[in-house]
Amino acid sequence: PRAIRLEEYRPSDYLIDRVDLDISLDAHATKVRAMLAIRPNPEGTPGAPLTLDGDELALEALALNGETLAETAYTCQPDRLTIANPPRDAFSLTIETVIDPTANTKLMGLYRSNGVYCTQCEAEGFRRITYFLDRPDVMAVYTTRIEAAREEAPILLGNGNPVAAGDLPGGRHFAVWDDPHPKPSYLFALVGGDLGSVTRDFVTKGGRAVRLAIYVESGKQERAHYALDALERSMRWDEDVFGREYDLDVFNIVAVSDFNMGAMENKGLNIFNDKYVLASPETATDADYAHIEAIIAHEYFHNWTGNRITCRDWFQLCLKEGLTVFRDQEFSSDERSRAVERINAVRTLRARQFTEDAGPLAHPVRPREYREINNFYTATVYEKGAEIIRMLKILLGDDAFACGMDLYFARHDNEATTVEAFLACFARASGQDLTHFALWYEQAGTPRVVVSSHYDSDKRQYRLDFAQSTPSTPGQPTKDPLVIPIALGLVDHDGGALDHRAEGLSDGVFVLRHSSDSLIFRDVDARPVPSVLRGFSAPVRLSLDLDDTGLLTLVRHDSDAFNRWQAGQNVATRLLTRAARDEGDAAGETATQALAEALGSFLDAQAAQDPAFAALMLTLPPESEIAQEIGKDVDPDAIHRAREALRDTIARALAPRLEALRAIPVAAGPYSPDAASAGVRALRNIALDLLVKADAAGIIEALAAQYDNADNMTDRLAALTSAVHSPTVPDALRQRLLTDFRNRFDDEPLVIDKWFALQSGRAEPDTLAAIAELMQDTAFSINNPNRVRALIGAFAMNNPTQFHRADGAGYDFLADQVIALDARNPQVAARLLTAFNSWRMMEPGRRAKAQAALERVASRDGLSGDVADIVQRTLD
Ligand code: B3K
Ligand code: ZN
Repeated sequence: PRAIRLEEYRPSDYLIDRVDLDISLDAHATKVRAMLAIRPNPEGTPGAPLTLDGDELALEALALNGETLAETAYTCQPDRLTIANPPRDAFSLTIETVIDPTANTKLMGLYRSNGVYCTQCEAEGFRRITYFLDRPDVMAVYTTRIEAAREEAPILLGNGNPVAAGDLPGGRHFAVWDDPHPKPSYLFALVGGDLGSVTRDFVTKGGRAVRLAIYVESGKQERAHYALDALERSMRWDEDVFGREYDLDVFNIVAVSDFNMGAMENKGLNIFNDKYVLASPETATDADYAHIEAIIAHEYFHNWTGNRITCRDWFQLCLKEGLTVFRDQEFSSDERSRAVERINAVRTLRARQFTEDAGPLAHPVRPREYREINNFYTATVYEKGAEIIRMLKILLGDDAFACGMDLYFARHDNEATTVEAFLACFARASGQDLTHFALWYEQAGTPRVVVSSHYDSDKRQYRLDFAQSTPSTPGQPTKDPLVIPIALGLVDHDGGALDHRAEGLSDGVFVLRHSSDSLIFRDVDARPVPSVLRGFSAPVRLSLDLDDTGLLTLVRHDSDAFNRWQAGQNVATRLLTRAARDEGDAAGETATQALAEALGSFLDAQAAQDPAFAALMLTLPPESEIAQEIGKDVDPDAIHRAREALRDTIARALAPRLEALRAIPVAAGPYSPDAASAGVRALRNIALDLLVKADAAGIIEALAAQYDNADNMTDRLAALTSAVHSPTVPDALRQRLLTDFRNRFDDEPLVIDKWFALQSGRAEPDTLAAIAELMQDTAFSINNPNRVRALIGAFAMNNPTQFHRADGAGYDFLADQVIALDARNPQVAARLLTAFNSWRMMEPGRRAKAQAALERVASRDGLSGDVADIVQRTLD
């Protein structure tokens, strides 16, 4: 496919004001009649031909202003319908198409999942339903009449409000939905199926009565209550914090089992991967509950940031995604622990976005060019996009940020707009010039900020020198300095906060705008310990010339929780990179002991007060981060060995304390997924895992007992996870637990996914063979994206030693799976292929094997545009 470029954007020559759809559902021949009210766009070219998008469509009939159109007046192919000389005034076009939802294995457009008819239209799926101007700047008001066999689909849902329903001859029935809010086609949705529901009534601040409903597979309603509760809390929060109210009489969510991603924010009818709706204590972990809460919130928040105000074109994707991720992160921070949420968000950012930014698929938050837009729903657009909004808030301050948001909602409601228009609201609200700041949207790559400190005891001055640079990325060889807000503070060696002032430091934030700059503190009596990039105030890599003693002071005393955690991570990262490069020595051993001691005194002082935070303190940086730190000629086995060894040492040093942590009580009563209880479980379970690693006396029995007696999935899965990943656990026990888990949850596909992912994540040489066998399990299906991601995705993304096997077998396996899957579901295949993102930083042997596997994929005939795009960019 040819490249689409931002600079080539032109307004559409035609606009569509109204869409009346009549859709008669049938498993193999669904009839779609679309009546479009079209008019020339005053901003377009007068008299231009009208070209509608299509994708694998078959046209049945076409009428203009009610009259069948002569065949000479138009040309039609599966992917486009062109009318050479449309009327110069408004006209109506009636298009009839027939589609086969059962044959739709791409899960884009209208398809069937477990017998339920559903749709996915973002980004370009509506054109698989009818011919249309399938671009987000064409916004229309829709009515949808849906018809189906009552027995097969008693529930019929559309966008907007329900306005009519009734019976039809032959056991069929219909429902009519009316959506008064203009929307782009990517927000269209319909659902038809035999579904159960849970409902709740909600009254908005302004007094609108809204009926909330979540539809799930019949019989699973009990498992939707948590999601419903999260929805209500999200709606209230958006009123309180952003002043945004809901705008329809109903809000429906439907859970389906075959879905290409997490969920979709269709107007008034969100469709979800059932993984992010269904939860019960027996089947879902604390982390699952937290994800459900966050994604329910995210999709709901899109109602304003995405739906009421949408994107002019797909280059502006971060306008809705980065902003909405920021909003859902703020919601979770308000509902849970802000520090813990921030640390987890940064861990995700580093693992996914920094990796992306350092590899061949690096792209700006607002890309300038794409071949397949579905390949740009990336960590960069989402997570780095959210970081940009967070920096804006830090730079402008809370009040100006809030005013900017209000202005954005007021100015651009009902529009399809741009990043420039968004920033202009904040420039206006704050009086600041944001031209330089806007470079964050244009420049790819993760900036490195180097900080060095200088103390002059004669002058009693302390100086911090800052330098920034951004490595080159594909298509962007040279980079300019960015505007980087750096929150910082000074701490003395006894842990006291120092409140020295420095010119250029305001409210604890220094803004680095040039390639280098300095900050001078005066009247400083002794060399302090700098705490820099507090709260991770900018998405950069920081190098700070602070020795382990300084870092451990921060671990013990920093008032900023994020940096307390980060300081521990820094010590560990230093140790791990040295050990993985085979530079382990006596100095390393001393440093390890010092780290263990600092963690020990931290636990004594804090573990009981903040268990969730303590659990994070005990978590070492992931192997992917160490690989990034090393940067070239990476040997994943060496990193794995180093990390296991450090974990072992720390576990042994802390063993008595870990025993005590295992005894911290969870609040009495039945299981509750609230953040406080989840935090206690997280700490107890990491203590279990470390004790298993340390082979502590009696711990194997304790692990087995925890597995057997658990009354919730968090504790059961934690025990199983330790059993699967710890070589100290006897094979027989590991096997017994794995078999028990498989049998216990035989009819629970979402739980079997955990079982698949655990086994495919084992850092053992027989894992690949085990995966081949698991693919034969009756619970596995290559057609279901969740199964594929659990078994194959988890292997490629979360098992560095086995995916990057020295013999190349991991690469070959993934290449085979991508090729097989591409014929059915290109989007999921392309996503899997991105696991090759870090191939260039491997040592030469692995690099050559990865390249060969990639070239084998690239040379296949008939690759989808999705996979072709990823493989080409990965090899370039
Ligand atoms: N907007 C959707 C993602 C659509 C992905 C299309 N390939 C979900 C979300 O970000 O909320
Ligand atoms: Zn989103």
